[in-house]
Amino acid sequence: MSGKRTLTMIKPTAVKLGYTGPILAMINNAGFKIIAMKFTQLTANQAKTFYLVHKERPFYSDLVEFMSSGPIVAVILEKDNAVEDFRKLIGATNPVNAEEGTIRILYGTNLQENAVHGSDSDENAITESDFHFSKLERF
Ligand code: 3AN
Repeated sequence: MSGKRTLTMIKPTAVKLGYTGPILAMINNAGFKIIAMKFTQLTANQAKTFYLVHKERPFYSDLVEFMSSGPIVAVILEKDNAVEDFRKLIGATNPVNAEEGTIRILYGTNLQENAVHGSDSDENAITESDFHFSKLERF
């Protein structure tokens, strides 16, 4: 059974370029409900932990440096089939390959600075939500 929640982060470049509002509007218009939201900046160690699954990948250290380089917006979202529907809304990892009308084609800068994160499974959605939010921060 597919879960009802996913975790997104609006990444540093998209925040810096002023895309937070437009991205949240797209998320809202696509029918996702905001359960928790935080404007914050990750330390390098926090970014390392968040992306631990990628630790063997060649881009890991660049990704950690980038994700801790400036403020992000972390959000828990709720909708039926949340993980899959959100990944459709954000599009392919590389904005160049992202489908028309997706967040990454509209607001992504390049493969690394691709505007938003989206959980890739229900299990990771839970782990990533717990990483950013306590129970008291969810509504
Ligand atoms: P997605 O975010 O679409 O699930 P993942 O999980 O493969 O993609 O990658 C996590 C993040 O790592 C991406 N959002 C992107 O910022 C970065 N990334 C992925 N592949 C590359 C790559 N080949 N070079 C640089 N950064 C990458």
